[in-house]
Amino acid sequence: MAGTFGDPEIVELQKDILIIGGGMAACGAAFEAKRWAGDDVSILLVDKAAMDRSGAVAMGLSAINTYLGEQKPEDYCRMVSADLMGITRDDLVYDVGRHVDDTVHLFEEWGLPIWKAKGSEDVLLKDGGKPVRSGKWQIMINGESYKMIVAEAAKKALGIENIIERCFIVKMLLDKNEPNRVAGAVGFSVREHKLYVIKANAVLLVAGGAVNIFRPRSLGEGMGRTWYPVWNAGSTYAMAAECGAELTMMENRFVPARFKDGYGPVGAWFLLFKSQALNGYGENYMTKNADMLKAFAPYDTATVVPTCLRNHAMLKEMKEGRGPILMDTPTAMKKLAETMTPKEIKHLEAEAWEDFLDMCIGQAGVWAGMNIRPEETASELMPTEPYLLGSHSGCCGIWVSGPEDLSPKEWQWGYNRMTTVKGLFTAGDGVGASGHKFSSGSHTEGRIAGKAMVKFVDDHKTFKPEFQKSVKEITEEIYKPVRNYLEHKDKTTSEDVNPYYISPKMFQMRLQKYMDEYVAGVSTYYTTNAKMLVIGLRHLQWLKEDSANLKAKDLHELLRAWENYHRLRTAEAHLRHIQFREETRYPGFFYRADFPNLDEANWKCFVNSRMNPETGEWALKKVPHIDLVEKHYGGQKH
Ligand code: SFD
Ligand code: AMP
Repeated sequence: MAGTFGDPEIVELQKDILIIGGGMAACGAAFEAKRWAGDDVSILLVDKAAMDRSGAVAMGLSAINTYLGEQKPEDYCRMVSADLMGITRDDLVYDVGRHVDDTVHLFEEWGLPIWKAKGSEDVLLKDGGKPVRSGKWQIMINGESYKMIVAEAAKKALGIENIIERCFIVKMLLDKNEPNRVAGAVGFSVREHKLYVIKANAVLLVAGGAVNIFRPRSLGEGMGRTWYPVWNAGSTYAMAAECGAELTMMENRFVPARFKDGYGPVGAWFLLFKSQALNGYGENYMTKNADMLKAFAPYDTATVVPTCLRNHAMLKEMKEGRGPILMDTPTAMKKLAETMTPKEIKHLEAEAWEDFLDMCIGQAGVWAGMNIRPEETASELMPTEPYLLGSHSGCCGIWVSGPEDLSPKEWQWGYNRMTTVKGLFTAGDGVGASGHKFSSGSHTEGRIAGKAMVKFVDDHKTFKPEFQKSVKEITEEIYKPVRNYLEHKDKTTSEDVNPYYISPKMFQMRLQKYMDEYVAGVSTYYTTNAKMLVIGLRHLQWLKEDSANLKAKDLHELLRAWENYHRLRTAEAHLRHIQFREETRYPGFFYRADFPNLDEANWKCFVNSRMNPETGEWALKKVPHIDLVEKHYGGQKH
């Protein structure tokens, strides 16, 4: 029976494999691990939400952004490296590239409708069907139910009895006897008064990226609108850091250019509809500012203009007062319509809406509410608040062991996608120094990790996990916000204002304000310097002290309290990495005003960090970068 709010029922479990998260990577891992594991291997998946609609693909998607088709994994490595300004791990990227198409074929087999080119409408991709390519790497889908389809396969593989939904994992638990060895995790149900203490031999931490660390552009009730999902609260990075896993490239972030206010993605408009984005005076800011971008171009110019540089050009126009930035949808649609029948034009107009209805319904709502018809009215674009992620056009995350057959020895210490903590694996947004995996690549990477974990548990059958702390101590730690509330609630006439505790909402606002003002948020046009970072870090450290006073008046607030704690830890890692990297590597994502240039001689390297779980101290270091696939930087081979 479930306990009361003050005293939850304790559920103790022991499993071979624990999967934390129910998103794309988690579903991939569940599916693949089950293919390799015998019936004697127990697997449990725990998701803070409901798998059918959890994670970034909740609303669906209108494109699969990684499908190689006729391209080679080497080409994929070049593109990813170029887009992320030259510092990525070719071993990890290649590994995703060589397997990702197989994953997309599975999606199709499971029922995901994939657009096909004329002449191969009824032919499956795996049988040679030709997809409708929006871009070189992207293919179009009818993806409103994408996540449900992928979740169904994972659920079927694992069995519903091996899945716990609506359980938020708060902490990794290290082993008592073996140093630097994961032994399980602890979390709580957000619906019932239950605390789950789970022992495991191997743990996959795939809780997505980090959203709402920075003050968002949306206000008031609109704060629920962001581009990436609000429920990805940095749990992956925070929990990994807190148990001593090495992080990499946490200075990197993604600032997507999005349709203003609704956060509608731009990819289909740029790539499929061939639309142009213009400044307020009708000028194409990319061609206009092409020379300015050359200063930041040690990348393979033949592949792609890096996402951050596209922002850099846009921001120049905005800063100098030539906004608003407009997506010229009417011209694009008129051009496409030139060769179309009236019926085909109607279909084109439907596709323009479907792009958002499949993936970002709020944007269709903005259009409807503002009387915007894309064939008649241009739409404003805006660079958003920063997000931290490792699967889209960003590369922050955890430092992992690569595939045995590809990785140099310094990037390989055992099992594929295992972190530097023994038994702790990650994938998708969790794996750093790669990127451009998107939905299909994250599922693929989950599959890679799932397979490796089965091997790991097979090789470590005798391991008997034991926690460093007692279950009672662990419970008290997780329920501290509840205790704070119950102890102090009567000392105030307004529940949310109390000198003895801080509400999760206030805590989040403080965090967002500091990050926005000192750590290159929107209010400074993404600009910071060493002096601002020192103040920002001091604020975060005080906020960390105050986190002991977070309150939770119900399970919902307990969730918010711990989500915001995870955001804080992730934010600190981001700040420290920005502080360490003394150059501007990603203009358009952020600027170090005191080091405004790219510095290839000193900073063409990874930045890795580790927080000592005993002392809480951070250590940062440079890690040499190696190109495994030949690249052309500024016309020179590397
Ligand atoms: O248009 C805990 N993405 C796109 N990918 C594509 O392939 N095509 C697109 O069209 C894409 N676009 C796009 C995308 C995302 C979003 C939000 C929009 C548009 C509006 C990116 C992909 O979706 C993304 O790369 C992958 O989903 C990443 O996979 P993964 O597994 O790393 O993260 P997840 O799917 O968000 O899952 C996270 C899971 O963790 C759970 N969780 N569970 C327990 N305890 C905790 N503490 C937890 N914290 C989180 C979540 O519930 C979730 O299940 S476009 O912009 O380019
Ligand atoms: P987005 O909708 O911005 O998330 O982008 C979806 C996909 O299209 C990603 O693979 C992006 O890298 C790519 N993309 C978006 N805009 C452009 C552009 N202007 N040029 C090239 N690729 C783009």
